[in-house]
Amino acid sequence: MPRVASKMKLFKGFEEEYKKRHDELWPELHALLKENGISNYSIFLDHDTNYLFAQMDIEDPKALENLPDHPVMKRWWAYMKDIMETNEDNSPVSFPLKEVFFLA
Ligand code: RM4
Repeated sequence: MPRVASKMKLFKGFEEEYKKRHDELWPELHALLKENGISNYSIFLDHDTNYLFAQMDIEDPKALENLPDHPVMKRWWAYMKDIMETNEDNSPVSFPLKEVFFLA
């Protein structure tokens, strides 16, 4: 299963709020991610830098290209933009990470 990782940036002071929003992830967003073949999706916070490290298993990484146009994804990104670094379209500023080690 392909695995994809990236980093995003959380604004200082919003650590608890970020966790709370994800603890209460919308059912429709959960469904959308699952429908697009995403599983084992984790996001870790580095408290020193406030970088968020996201990693997911995804059946076909090309499915990620569909997400930005989906109304639920757009609504979630609009909801999150007050606490994260975002682009003009509200998507999070995201840097792909290269895998350099894996132990199954
Ligand atoms: C993140 C960010 C990502 C989304 C997850 C669920 O904060 O918005 O794009 O996939 O939430």
